[in-house]
Amino acid sequence: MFKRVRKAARRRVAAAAVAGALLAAAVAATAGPVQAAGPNIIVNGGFEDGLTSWFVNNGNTTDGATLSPTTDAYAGSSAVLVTQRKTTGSGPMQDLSGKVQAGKTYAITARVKYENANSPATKQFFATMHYGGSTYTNVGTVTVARGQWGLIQGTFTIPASQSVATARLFIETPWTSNPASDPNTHLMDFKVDDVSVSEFVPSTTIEALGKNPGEGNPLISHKFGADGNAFVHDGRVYIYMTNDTQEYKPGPTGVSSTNTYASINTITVISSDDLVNWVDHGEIPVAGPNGIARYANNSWAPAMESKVVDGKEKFFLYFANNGGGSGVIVGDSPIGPWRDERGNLLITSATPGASNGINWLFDPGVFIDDDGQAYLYFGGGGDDGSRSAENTNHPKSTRVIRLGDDMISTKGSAEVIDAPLVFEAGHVFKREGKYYYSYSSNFGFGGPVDPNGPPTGAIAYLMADNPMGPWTPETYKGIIFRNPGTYFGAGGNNHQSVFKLGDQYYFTYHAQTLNSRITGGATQGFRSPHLAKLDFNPDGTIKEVRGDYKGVDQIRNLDPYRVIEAETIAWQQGIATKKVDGASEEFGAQAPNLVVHDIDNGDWTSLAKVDFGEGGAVGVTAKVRPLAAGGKIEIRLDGRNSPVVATIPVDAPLGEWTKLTAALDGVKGVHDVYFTYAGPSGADLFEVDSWSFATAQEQKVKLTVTAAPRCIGSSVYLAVTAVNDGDAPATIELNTPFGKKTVTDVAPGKQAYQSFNTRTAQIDAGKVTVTGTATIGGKQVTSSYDAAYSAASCR
Ligand SMILES: [Ca+2]
Ligand SMILES: [Ca+2]
Ligand SMILES: [Ca+2]
Repeated sequence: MFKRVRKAARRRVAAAAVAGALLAAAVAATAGPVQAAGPNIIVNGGFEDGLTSWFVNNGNTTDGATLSPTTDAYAGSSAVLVTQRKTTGSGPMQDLSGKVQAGKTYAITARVKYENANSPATKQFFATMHYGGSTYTNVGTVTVARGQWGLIQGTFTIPASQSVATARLFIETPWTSNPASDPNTHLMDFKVDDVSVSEFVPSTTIEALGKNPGEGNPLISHKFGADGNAFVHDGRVYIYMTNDTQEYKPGPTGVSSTNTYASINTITVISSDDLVNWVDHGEIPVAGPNGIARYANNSWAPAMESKVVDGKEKFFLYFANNGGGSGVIVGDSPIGPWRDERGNLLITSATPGASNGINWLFDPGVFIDDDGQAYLYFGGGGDDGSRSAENTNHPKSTRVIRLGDDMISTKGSAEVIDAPLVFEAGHVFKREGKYYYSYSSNFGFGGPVDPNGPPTGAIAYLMADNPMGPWTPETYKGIIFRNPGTYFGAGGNNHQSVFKLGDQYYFTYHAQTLNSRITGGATQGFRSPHLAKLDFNPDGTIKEVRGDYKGVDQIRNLDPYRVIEAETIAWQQGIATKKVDGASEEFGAQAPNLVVHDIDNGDWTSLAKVDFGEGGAVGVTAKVRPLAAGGKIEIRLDGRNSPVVATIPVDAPLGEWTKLTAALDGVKGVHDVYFTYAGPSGADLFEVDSWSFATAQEQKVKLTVTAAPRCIGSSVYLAVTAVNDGDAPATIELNTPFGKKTVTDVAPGKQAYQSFNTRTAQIDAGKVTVTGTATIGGKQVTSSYDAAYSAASCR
């Protein structure tokens, strides 16, 4: 932890308020955010050019001192010594006129030391801006022990109306009216070195440890994600989320302004097949001028389903265009690519039965029944201002409507759902013939809350025998989940979904847990995805879910002998992800690819329960882009402070993607794998795209090969098929006595096929040889298979 703070101090300014030593200490204690800074606008800040650009503060006629170079430097070979001080403001000054701008925010750091044995044991120093006149603004401070170099730091915003025609910065001791009465206390000599002022550039990288190793919640800790909606496809669960990170704007104190949701127009997608290692698939640009659905402004509270339409499986992502309506975009896979097939919103106030004039037409929840008929649940709000018991407990603000076969149109009229105390987040799933409508209850509309219904801000549910209900108050069965504030301190709104993976049902909810960990307790409305098991009573009712950090168990180990996107993370600290051009090696040509970036010395990522098998791993390969010389990736097992079992020196041309490998000494069995990043402080070290491990056991390209003769007219044709049974795309070569055929990029599950014309009417029995070449565990592997064919005659 100490190392991280040091790192931040060298390159970046730890969040600190000018007059707020207490606040600064609190932020440092929670490893709060640090901010990127622009170039230093102080000239000769390290005094390596003597006194160039420095002079004594001359704001008052009484100010006066002597500046002289000293070799007692904090850094480099020179600093400045201040002697003969006449006032507390007498210190080294630099003119920043024309270099700083009104309305902008700056970060300041400086080193200061005093040594007078007759001075107090500790002394406060200030960095101060003087814009002219009699107004002086302290912009950074430190209280330093005598004889030691202290670090002045702070951030400050120049008022928008401030003239900066005579902007000057200087270092001083606290003002007192008659300093000469006690010169040892007020006018001591001091030294200054390493002064920097740079524009404050907020970074949204989350530096706090947001998910503790061993815990499952929140699912991700490098970004936020709200209103999670789970969708299971091919044994993998995808979670689609309102991208709260778009609203996350940490200020100079490291705390963001409150999340208003107003600028959110993208949807964040993560996925996992084990429920602990989550892949970041990035953001879907849904709404706004750069969105798929340009007619919409926002994309909140998504919901996903897939359906085969006209013989092709399509993926339908529904979203709320703030409270005014709901839309849908269409994809070719759970992670796109995406397109607009409708051209306007799906649900508006013009949708039959949708609007009662005061309800919100948002929070689309989609459900497809076993007969293929799809339904959309939506709506919320409904406060009519009456403060009546009826309006509070039965706002009748949510709806259900049938979707057309195309999934992007509605059929008939929406019907009212009368869920007690309903507010938002309607979602339906089916289990053993029963339909469950879950929803968030409201926070009270001013009328008395019916004690027979749910508590406020909770996830409650109804049960019925039909997707259309009727959903009456009589179908109310209780609550699934209380408000997140019950478990995590910070409450706020509540949103859920239910999915089944294997034989187990799971419940998604959100909570402001990462937000709270960043600030050390306070929250500004930034929500994170959580998971819990969902269990049922014998009568089909739901056992109440309790929120926690533990989350759910990892349901399968991770296979390392393949490409693993580096944006697959169980736990991490200090990194961010970004989308890059090109396809994902793991998820295919149409999938977005992300890389891990903002990697500083001390940052780390990890994978949970990696199964190296009995054969063991003999190598690890990283696809990296070096950004600074001297970086390295250390591999550790079962803890980020465990012994290093392999080191990949990131020693390659800067700025270019390359694969680098280190040997592993037969790592066997199941381990958590930690990648700890090291290198020079104060630099982004490198980016990582993917990992792979090599096993001691021979890797094979798995093919199923068949060869059979058949007659076309009086000619024998030899039909050869090779199915790629592996996990990686393969290049397959079919070799026969009658010719050969090469098929490149045969996807897993797909096949290479050729019918060879033998140009004869009769052939003897024989064999074909098929080779497959694929990249497995980071290495190119070629495997060969023979398949016999029978004799044939077409006479
Ligand atoms: Ca220096
Ligand atoms: Ca970082
Ligand atoms: Ca990647």
